[in-house]
Amino acid sequence: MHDRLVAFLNEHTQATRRYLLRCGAAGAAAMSVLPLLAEDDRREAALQEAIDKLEAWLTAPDDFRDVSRGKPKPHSLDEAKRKEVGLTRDTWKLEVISDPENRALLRRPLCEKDGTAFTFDDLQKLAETHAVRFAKVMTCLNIGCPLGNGVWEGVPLREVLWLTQPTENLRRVFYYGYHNDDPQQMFRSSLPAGRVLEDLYGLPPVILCYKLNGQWLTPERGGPVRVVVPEAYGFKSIKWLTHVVLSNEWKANDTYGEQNNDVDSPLKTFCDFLNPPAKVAADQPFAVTGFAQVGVSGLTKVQVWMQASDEKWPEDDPHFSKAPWRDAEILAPPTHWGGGLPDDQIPAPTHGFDEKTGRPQSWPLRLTHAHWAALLPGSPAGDYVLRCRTIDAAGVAQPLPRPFHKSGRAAIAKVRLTVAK
Ligand SMILES: Nc1nc2c(c(=O)[nH]1)N[C@H]1C(S)=C(S)[C@@H](COP(=O)(O)O)O[C@H]1N2
Ligand SMILES: [Mo]
Repeated sequence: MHDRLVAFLNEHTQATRRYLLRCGAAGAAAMSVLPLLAEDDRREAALQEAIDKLEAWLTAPDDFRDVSRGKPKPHSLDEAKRKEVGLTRDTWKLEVISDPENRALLRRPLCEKDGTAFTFDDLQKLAETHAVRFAKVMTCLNIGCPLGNGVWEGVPLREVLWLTQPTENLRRVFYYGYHNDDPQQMFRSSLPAGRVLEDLYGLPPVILCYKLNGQWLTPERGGPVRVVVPEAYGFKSIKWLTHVVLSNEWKANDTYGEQNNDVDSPLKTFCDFLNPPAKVAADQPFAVTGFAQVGVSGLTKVQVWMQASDEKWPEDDPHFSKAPWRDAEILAPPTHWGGGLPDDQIPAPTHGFDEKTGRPQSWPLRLTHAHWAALLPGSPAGDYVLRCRTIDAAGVAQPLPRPFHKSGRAAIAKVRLTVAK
């Protein structure tokens, strides 16, 4: 029995070895018992060098790009003034009231005049049992590229909403922040009540956020408390929050809607270049890198295409669906998260991350970003256009399925490239 088994194994192994040898060195190496080489060790030096220059996955709070309105901007007020207007942790007060124009019935509004306004201490008490964290890119619908990627911590807004004991006529929640007591400066956003009460499609909750990357929210990022809406563009995440209004209004009433924006549009999947080369040497392979925003539709591929700039393209293919796109490598989860995260550890629990190991449960993570890299083959001297695009989890290529700019940017990115002799 034993002999026959050995004979069988010998024959089988030899056949396998012969087969693999036909596949060339790569096949033979794959069969060897050497430990698997890390991705990094297998990459071409030029590619690895470009990857090493990429930004960290998390953005430090001070490195976010700032999109703030107000004259003066609330975060520019000095500490004494911020204390006076309730923009410090020890002075912050939130009113959660009924909309006088479209009344929702509340048994117990939280308001200054009744002495029931909600304080930062109240928020921290709720945080002891209800704190949640999730990673998300903050992206301005009008600008397009993420302003930064962070781990946001807060208490679900619904926990505070329930304190008001609503009974009837609650269809919309709108909210705004400190605006220098000038109605002209108010910047308001809104959500259907259902989105506040329930988290569909595996999304994290809408939160009253007080920490970013494990640190208290700074004035610039909207501290002491801002709203963060996981799946939405930045304008839904109101900074310096002071008022939540519970309403029987049934339409969106965001200030951003007044600028022709599609205010119900969730984050799109798209990619763009980071540090693209302007000039490369002829016949030399070269590296390109970038980021991809992982919108609600997910991300399966990033692709790159290099086209001679004088090549004509058929008019009936405006999104270059027939171009010879090449797959780029979507970089694996980093081992260094960055962003000033204490001990560089994703705090546990964080939505989408394993509580024990701190590693992501899937990758890339929806609502965040991923980085990508590709080594392109050497080309003859000339002028070229480099483009990149994403393929989402449904197999749809950027800029589809929602190409309209006023619902968020998803244009196919392009950069010019000179290949010199
Ligand atoms: N109160 C208030 N909240 C606000 C804004 C504002 O001007 N005032 N800008 C919004 C917009 S349009 C965006 S894109 C994000 C930007 O967030 P960040 O400055 O933290 O990057 O904040 C949002 N929250
Ligand atoms: Mo924005």
